[in-house]
Amino acid sequence: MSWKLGVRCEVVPGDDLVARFANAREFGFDAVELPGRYLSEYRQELLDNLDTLALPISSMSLGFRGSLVSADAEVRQICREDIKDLLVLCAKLGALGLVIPPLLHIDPYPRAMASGDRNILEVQDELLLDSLPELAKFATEQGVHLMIEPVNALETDYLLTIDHAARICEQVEHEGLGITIDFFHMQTTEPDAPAAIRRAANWIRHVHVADSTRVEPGPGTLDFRPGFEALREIGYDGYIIVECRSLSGPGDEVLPKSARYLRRLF
Ligand code: LER
Ligand code: MN
Repeated sequence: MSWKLGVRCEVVPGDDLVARFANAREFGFDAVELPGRYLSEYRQELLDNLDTLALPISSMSLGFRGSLVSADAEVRQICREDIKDLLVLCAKLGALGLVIPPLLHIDPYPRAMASGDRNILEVQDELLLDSLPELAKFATEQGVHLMIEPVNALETDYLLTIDHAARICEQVEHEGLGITIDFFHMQTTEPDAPAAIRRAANWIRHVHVADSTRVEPGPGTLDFRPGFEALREIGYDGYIIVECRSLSGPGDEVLPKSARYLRRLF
């Protein structure tokens, strides 16, 4: 079983996309994940240089407007349309698919409220489940995946755990829908991460990693081994993406070191 090691584009040094991809390969990575949030800044450059990039594109994360769990139907509609556009782009890029945390604190959209005897989470689940079947089907038609990502409580109050994401996937039950797990978030959301990984075995399609302070894996205190062991047990066979917010030192030093560290743990 071979895991492919990827890295987020924006933390790799380089004057342009072509240089960043070449450096990522030089540093020991197999693929690059794109940040959808900044897509408008590099979309044309990306399309113009698709044939010359040194590595494949693993995936894209975020980049859509709206939210699938907003109280506002128009906001949900805009979100569905943007997600479809991004899924089409992912297919064109040869990527596995699109990563979506369904709601972040920074999202400025009207929030769902408790309704009747349903609490806010139940209302949000219902809204999400209203959109996901159509989007999962669309993803499959494009040959890509939509991957919901649980994130920690400092970033969201909806969909924090792998179990919650797995319950959603079970209800949709479509090959186009899966889960991205993120080891950084799991530090505070999962009392027993390996057990949660095993329970969600059918749905985990993609993995993000960063160290305890959200720098590249290596210098922090996060022990990746139990989670990797659980991934191995469930037969995970996808990407492990270094999705860090910053680096602990110069990229050309710490990224190759991190790639070597992770490969040793694989
Ligand atoms: C996205 O992959 C992520 O991990 C979240 O922290 C969203 O910002
Ligand atoms: Mn993540």
